Amino acid sequence: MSEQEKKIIFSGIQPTGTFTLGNYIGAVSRWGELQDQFNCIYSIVDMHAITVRQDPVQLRQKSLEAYALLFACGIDPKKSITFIQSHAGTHAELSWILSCSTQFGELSRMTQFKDKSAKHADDINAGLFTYPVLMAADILAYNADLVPIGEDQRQHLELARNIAQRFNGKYGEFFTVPEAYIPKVGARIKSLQDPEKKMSKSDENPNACVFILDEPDVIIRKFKRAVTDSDSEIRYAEEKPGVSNLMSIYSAVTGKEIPEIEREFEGKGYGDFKLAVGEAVSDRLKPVREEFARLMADKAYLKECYMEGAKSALSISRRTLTKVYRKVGFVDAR
Ligand code: ATP
Ligand code: LTN
Repeated sequence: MSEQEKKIIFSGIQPTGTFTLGNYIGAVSRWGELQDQFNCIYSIVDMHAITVRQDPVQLRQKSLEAYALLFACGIDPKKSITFIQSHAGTHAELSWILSCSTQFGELSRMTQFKDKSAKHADDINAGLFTYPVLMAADILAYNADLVPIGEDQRQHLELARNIAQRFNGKYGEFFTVPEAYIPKVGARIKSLQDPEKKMSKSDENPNACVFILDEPDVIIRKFKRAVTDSDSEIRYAEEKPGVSNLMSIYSAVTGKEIPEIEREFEGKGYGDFKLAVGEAVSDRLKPVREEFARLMADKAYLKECYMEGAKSALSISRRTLTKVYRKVGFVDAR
């Protein structure tokens, strides 16, 4: 298939901390797999990250680490445009235009806004509220067809679609209406300590999530302490959220189907099962840890990559923005 015929993929991740196993399974580990079939564009969304308070020194460090992690997780900068969001000012510019096609009411309904404003009640800033508009700009600037994300981002993607359709309705067909690309298994990995909650980078309890750079003994200990339920059957069921979560994780990292896993652990207890999950996760993450260490020791290479990524991202998004400015009726400056 020629480059032009390939569908366009866009996705982003916030540099708010080391990626969790949830980020890895639900999103990032799949991004590398899509590179040959699609034209992929991936971004470290630092502008989204500052919607909650960040220490500037830490943010800079975390952004660089997050960028290196993308490569460690299988993204190849020669195949995919890989850049840092704040290097492409076009996203913020497009976000303003799109915000004028977004309703206050629809932003108020976003569950992430409700959750984050409850969690950061002393800083419910306008950026936290308009966060999904910037996300829509990220996607629409590249006319992405597909957006690989975890389940928690479905509502934001739905809003991006509505914004695209509304803009097209006002100004004539222009934006591609993007589709969510959500995995069947592992789209919502739960906290190891509270299987009702999603595993999240910013959880205060370090036992709740496995970070992809955790050492093997830490990973195994976290799985040993994972909350399960009172019986001891390894079975996938709604009333067994803890065990089912571990089964999804095991399935995602080994490629085994759920019935196969149920058979594998028939007659065995939670101890054996948790150890097997811990070991499988740790084995899967070993190359990621090694590659990350190698990349972080070569900052010059990382810089070369993100400068190149920014150039490519700007070249595409600038073209989109110029057309958008014409569509809305701004005077041409060229
Ligand atoms: P934060 O805690 O800072 O809000 P986060 O852990 O939710 O961060 P994001 O940067 O918001 O991570 O998400 C990056 C990608 O990972 C998104 O596509 C998101 O849907 C996916 N993702 C996040 N958490 C999970 C999870 N628990 N299971 C599956 N996918 C997830
Ligand atoms: N909001 C997303 C991160 C994100 C994103 C995007 C994902 C920002 N822009 C564009 C897909 C496409 C999150 O919190 N996970």
